[in-house]
Amino acid sequence: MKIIITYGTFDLFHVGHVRLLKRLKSLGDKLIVGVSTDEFNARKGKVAFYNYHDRAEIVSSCQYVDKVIPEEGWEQKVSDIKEYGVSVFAIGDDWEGKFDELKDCCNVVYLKRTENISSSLIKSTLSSF
Ligand code: C2G
Repeated sequence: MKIIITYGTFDLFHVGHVRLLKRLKSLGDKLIVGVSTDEFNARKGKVAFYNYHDRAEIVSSCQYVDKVIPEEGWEQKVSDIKEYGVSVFAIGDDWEGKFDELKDCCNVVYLKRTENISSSLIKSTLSSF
């Protein structure tokens, strides 16, 4: 059983998120997604439109996702990888190189982001109406 893990805010769930999760699931048998809590987002300097509960419910509804856990801090990745027997940590290439220290405990993959779509672009477009 090859387990993949990723993390993110996943606010205003869009096709960029869907395509990433689809590609992540194709890397293995089970996909775990750590959804950033509202408190952790504040530490990331992000304010999500949807609260954690709603973002977690939306991500859980995605056919490619097998399990959702709360992402409460930067430092939980190593213990998550060990706890869930993760083979691959993967994330979009906007994070290229930022999680290479995880190579000590699993494969690390950076996948190309989907162009021309982001939660912040959606927010700024909607605010101009
Ligand atoms: N993503 C993508 N294409 C987009 C937008 C996002 O592939 N057009 C990917 C990002 O690269 C990331 C995931 O979707 O892998 C979630 O994106 P965000 O919600 O923006 O995640 P972020 O706030 O960067 O949090 O510890 C890791 C952080 O929690 C990542």
